[in-house]
Amino acid sequence: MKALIIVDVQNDFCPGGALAVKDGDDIVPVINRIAGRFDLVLASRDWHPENSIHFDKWPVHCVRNTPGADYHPDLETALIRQELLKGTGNHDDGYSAFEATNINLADFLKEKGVTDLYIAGLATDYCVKATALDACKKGFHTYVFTDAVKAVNAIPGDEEKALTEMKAAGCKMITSMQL
Ligand code: VGL
Ligand code: ZN
Repeated sequence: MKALIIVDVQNDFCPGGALAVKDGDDIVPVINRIAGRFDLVLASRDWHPENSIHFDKWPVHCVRNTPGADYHPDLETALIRQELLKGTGNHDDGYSAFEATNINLADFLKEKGVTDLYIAGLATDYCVKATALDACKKGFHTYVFTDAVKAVNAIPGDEEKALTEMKAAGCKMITSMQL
């Protein structure tokens, strides 16, 4: 069983948003093109309370139930079977989709018989990386779509570092064309 996790394709991480990733919206058509090829599609959302300590480190973004926390309007959401809400507590960064608080993601995937986990979304150097590293650690065959992720690159080179770290942990890098 192959599952796709779409990580944080939310307005605040796209151009015009509070914590915009450069060209973050470029990945939306790629995700829309491949989503139908998976047995199961899940999507995470950053879902912060407005007074989270997370905002000591970051501009206020993805406050739950606000437009910034909505999916990018062009993302086709019809195939999403399970939402993963993370960073939901006042003291909770929630970078990894495995830290979702509305469901135990690892147990859910194992119950569904998922063995192979494919990851796309935002941002390569934060939530994509954290999700991919957890996926490897929990024993899933983990694939990251290099043409369906984008990095914050707060420090130049962060993207390269993140990709190197994921590869070292056992994640495979593929393009959507190789699927
Ligand atoms: C993220 C920074 C802060 C992400 C979330 O989705 O990668 N980055 N919160
Ligand atoms: Zn956040």
